Amino acid sequence: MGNKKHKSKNTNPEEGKKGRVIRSTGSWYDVQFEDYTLVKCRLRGKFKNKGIKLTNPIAVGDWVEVIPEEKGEDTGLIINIEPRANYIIRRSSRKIHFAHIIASNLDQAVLIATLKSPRTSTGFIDRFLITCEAYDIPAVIVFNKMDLISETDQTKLQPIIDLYKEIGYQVLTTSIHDEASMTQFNELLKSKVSLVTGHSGVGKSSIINEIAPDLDLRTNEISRFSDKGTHTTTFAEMHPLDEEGTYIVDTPGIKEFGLIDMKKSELAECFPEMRSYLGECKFHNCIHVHEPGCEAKQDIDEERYYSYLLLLEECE
Ligand SMILES: Nc1nc2c(ncn2[C@@H]2O[C@H](COP(=O)(O)OP(=O)(O)O)[C@@H](O)[C@H]2O)c(=O)[nH]1
Ligand SMILES: [Mg+2]
Ligand SMILES: [Zn+2]
Repeated sequence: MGNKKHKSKNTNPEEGKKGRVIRSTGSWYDVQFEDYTLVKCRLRGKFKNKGIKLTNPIAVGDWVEVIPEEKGEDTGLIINIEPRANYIIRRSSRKIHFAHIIASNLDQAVLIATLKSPRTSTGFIDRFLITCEAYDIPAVIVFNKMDLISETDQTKLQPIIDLYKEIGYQVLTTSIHDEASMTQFNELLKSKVSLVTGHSGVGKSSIINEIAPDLDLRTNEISRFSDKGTHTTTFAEMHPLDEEGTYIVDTPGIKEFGLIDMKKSELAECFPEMRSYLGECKFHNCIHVHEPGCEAKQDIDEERYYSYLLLLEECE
């Protein structure tokens, strides 16, 4: 399972200044310090990550220790990476058996979903939730475009909302045309580092522009020029929303979350409604499909169980 923590040893006796990587453009990293100043940094030497093989040694969200690169230069060298509280990864598109860390040290992951225009399937929502469970990241579901929901739509949406709430997830309903809901969304993010994700067109940029109009958020589809030249769209970016520790992590190019290295026997641990029964199955290696004496299925909703079976196919 992907929630093993990676530690990098600090073999350097020298003390650096502590900061957080908020942007990465290949070999350069923008590190933000406590006083909100930014320094462009490079990595010194090689950092080894135990466990999974990574294509990027440092990710957005990492806490690092920095020393000045050279006298008179305003660039820095990263000499140490703090152990990550959590992280989210995707498979490398170029190297098999390698993973790419999208972001680390997240307080929560927020999925923006819509019942229509476009439709977010419950299968997709479950994939998001299970990935968050696997990586120890609290998950929140936000149903946006509520202004488009008719009474008939509401009779379809309400049971979905109730289902996820009952499992224990926080669910919010929003519309960019409903100020009160935007205030609630703002509250949700306050003083936290939040990964905000969802299908293209669900309203991510619109919502964020509502609550942080000065941000000028890059839209996922268009790469734009920045002062560093062309932006490659494969890196996540952390946007500070204020000076009270509120950040959103924008993740261009993730179409779907990947479950990496999960064993079939571990998947049920990512379903809170199965988790509490796991010791009670007759067979200790029960994967909760056809085994006799399986107790773990008793509380799970039919559609959620269908998601379980689909995801089970992707496990080792
Ligand atoms: N009716 C309605 N339209 C919305 C809402 N939020 C976003 N939109 C529209 O949905 C479209 C896609 O929004 P955008 O923010 O670009 O989605 P993103 O791809 O997730 O960033 C735009 O035309 C928005 O104006 C909403 O709450 N209600
Ligand atoms: Mg967008
Ligand atoms: Zn079982």
